[in-house]
Amino acid sequence: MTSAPQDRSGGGWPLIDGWARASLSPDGLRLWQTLTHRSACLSCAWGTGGQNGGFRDELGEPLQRCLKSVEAIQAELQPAVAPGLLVGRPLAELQQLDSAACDRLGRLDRPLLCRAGSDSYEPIGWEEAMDRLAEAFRQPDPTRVASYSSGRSSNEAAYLLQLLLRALGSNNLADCSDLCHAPSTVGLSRVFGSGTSMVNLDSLQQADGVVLVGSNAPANHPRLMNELIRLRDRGGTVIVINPVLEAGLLRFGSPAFPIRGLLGGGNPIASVFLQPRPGSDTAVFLGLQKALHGAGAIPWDFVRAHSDGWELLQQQITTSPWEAITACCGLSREELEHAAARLAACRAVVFAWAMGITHHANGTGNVQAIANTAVLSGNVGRPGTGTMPIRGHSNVQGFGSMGVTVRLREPMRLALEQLLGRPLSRVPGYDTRALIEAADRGGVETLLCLGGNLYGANPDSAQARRAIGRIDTVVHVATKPNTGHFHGLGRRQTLLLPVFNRFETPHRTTVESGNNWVRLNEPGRSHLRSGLLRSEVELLADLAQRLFGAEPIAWQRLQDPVYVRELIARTVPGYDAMAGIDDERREFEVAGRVFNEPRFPTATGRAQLAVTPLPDLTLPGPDHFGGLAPGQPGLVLSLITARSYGQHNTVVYKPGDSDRAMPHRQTILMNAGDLAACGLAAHQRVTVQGEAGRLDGIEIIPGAIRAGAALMFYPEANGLMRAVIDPESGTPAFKRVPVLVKG
Ligand SMILES: Nc1nc2c(c(=O)[nH]1)N[C@H]1C(S)=C(S)[C@@H](COP(=O)(O)OP(=O)(O)OC[C@H]3O[C@@H](n4cnc5c(=O)[nH]c(N)nc54)[C@H](O)[C@@H]3O)O[C@H]1N2
Ligand SMILES: Nc1nc2c(c(=O)[nH]1)N[C@H]1C(S)=C(S)[C@@H](COP(=O)(O)OP(=O)(O)OC[C@H]3O[C@@H](n4cnc5c(=O)[nH]c(N)nc54)[C@H](O)[C@@H]3O)O[C@H]1N2
Ligand code: SF4
Ligand SMILES: [Mo]
Repeated sequence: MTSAPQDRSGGGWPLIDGWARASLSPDGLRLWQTLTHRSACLSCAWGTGGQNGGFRDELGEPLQRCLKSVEAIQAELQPAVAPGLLVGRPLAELQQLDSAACDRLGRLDRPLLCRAGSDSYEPIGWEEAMDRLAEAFRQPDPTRVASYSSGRSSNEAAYLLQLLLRALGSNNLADCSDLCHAPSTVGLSRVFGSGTSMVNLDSLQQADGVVLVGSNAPANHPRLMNELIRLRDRGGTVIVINPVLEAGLLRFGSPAFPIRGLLGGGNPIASVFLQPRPGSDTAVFLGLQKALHGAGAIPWDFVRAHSDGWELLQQQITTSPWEAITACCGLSREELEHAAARLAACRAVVFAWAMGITHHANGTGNVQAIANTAVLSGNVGRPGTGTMPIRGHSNVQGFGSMGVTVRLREPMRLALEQLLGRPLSRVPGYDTRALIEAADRGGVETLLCLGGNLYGANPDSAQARRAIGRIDTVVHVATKPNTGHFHGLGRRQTLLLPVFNRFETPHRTTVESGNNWVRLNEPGRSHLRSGLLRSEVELLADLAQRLFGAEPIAWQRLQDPVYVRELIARTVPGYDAMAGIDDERREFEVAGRVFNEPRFPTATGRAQLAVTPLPDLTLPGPDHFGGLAPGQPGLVLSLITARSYGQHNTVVYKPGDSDRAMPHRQTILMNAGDLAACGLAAHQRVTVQGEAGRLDGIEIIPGAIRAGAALMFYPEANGLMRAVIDPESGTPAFKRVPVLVKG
């Protein structure tokens, strides 16, 4: 049993200090005006703000805003990029900038073009930009046109993006969710017939147990921590499963609970902390199932009544020897039995997870193993129970609902076919990895990136740059510059088009949180004075009109977001309530997603259980990476690439991570026992060699990470890996990257 040491904590005073500094900064007033604007937080999909005001959650509770949202807003409040910093500046110079320096250039406030053969961006007018964009979209073969998107834009923009691509005859709607929670969508759809969280905030507040797997919520979904604190307060149990003993998952000081949170050294979070080997979660969950079975704690009547496939699972549980399970996950039988006993003692348990589960070669299997356990422990189909993927980008789930996916569901396909008056193309679309591979083969002519950083987010940065460079026209629609705008350049031309962010868009928009709550963003105003920013809806509707005229729908009318919402209400399953949203201003929960009864939208109405095999976690030897010289200290490790506290995905705001005691980005977190065993020392500078590249001068930080594992920061580490892909979902294994660390 890995008990939780109580001497480390996350959150606390640094958060209050952060709020104070932000408030006192020159932008303090504008920051507070934006925080109280009626729009959803830009940052994560936990969702805060919207119609209830900037600080409230969907239940109307106040003080639900974290420092991450402040960071995101501050970046958007920057002045426009100053003359000379971007326009006319040699690309070779811009390519030297790190992600923070790119972000700090300022806001994009005019359309820019980089032509083949030119070594810099030049300003162009919108008319010319749109002509070039439309011309690039007019391809005889529509399968050579693709989009990539990042879930920051609105539902309305997302809906238009997919409608435009599908009307053109292309299903190439790659999205950042392909690199993120696609295994959750695929896995949950298989088991329950629905790919999103089945738990809403109200239901979570009725749980007395949470199993939190592969999530660093204190840094990435800070307001979820308030729910865990409350759950512990009401006597509930939190079981954490993570190879890294994340400080904020032991104790967390939340400004929402100031007395205990800040003065008392933080609130306890983990009741039980399991530290398995990276990639072994199917073994952990099989172990928990076996322990529940051994203790007679599986409610078989419930399982038989509400699931199919349980017989094979029962067989797996009884025939899998404990030795195979414990050898795979590295936890003892006693640890697993203890955790299972705590789980069985709970009345209502929510299973929540993030990237530690999905970023694996068997990510979909991991999700199914969690879903199996939820069913086998009787924790589905009741308030306070269920499966809850913790989504990333603030509207990534809305993008999926709007049909920005290569896995369009049948009801929506039929509705879109009716709207467009003809069948949609059946040629399978490229997801993000398939897009990179296709581009690398020369199979993509035109790429529209609605936000995001396709270059920075992918594994094998050299391949990503090469592949994007083989695309004829690349169009980046963005609010701020990022590394992808300087490394992800098209063969013939690259357009960089500036748009309003969520709180500046001059018309109303909506987004969907990870818990299926649809929020309204009221119109806003930008501080940028060029008058050259456009709304994403306007831009996409303009493009569609240039391409299709008035056929087969009135594309011109789609400049009106109210009409877009009308179409959404007509064609997106669960979104009927969108129809009246402009009149009533009532936010809503997407229908058919939250299951408070054990009946699921599968063919039989029952959960579909299936066996999830144990993975082979054998690592290659040093020779796989070119070997070690005689006497050279070093070892092969399973590398987790993850976020630090002070970054948002490919954009790094602050270099250090105080929770993990990693003072800068060129660090690797390693287990002290591993260091002693292979002759490396704390703070020594080492080379980390991966299958695609290597990084030199990396400082070793000893920390609370399981032996055999290491942790480095993304996106810097993306040059190291080739990344195995989960065949079920297309998602890369960012969390179990074999590397050789050598002195
Ligand atoms: N501040 C901030 N907030 C963010 C983001 C950000 O960059 N910065 N990004 C947003 C996005 S897009 C996303 S997807 C989310 C990401 O949110 P998280 O998934 O919390 O982010 P990661 O940093 O990838 O951390 C994954 C966690 O999984 C653990 N882990 C790694 N491998 C394994 C394993 O094999 N098994 C188990 N059980 N655990 C494992 C790691 O130790 C780490 O604690 O955050 C969102 N919110
Ligand atoms: N090694 C490794 N790689 C990973 C991960 C990992 O854990 N390890 N995580 C993966 C995950 S979970 C994800 S989600 C991806 C993230 O991949 P992406 O979503 O592609 O990357 P971001 O860095 O979030 O993109 C940020 C950019 O979006 C633009 N932007 C911001 N707001 C707006 C807006 O309102 N409109 C528009 N049009 N643009 C906007 C800005 O230009 C900003 O620079 O990375 C993946 N890559
Ligand atoms: S928890 Fe997420 S949605 Fe809520 S304020 Fe923080 S970053 Fe925004
Ligand atoms: Mo993500």
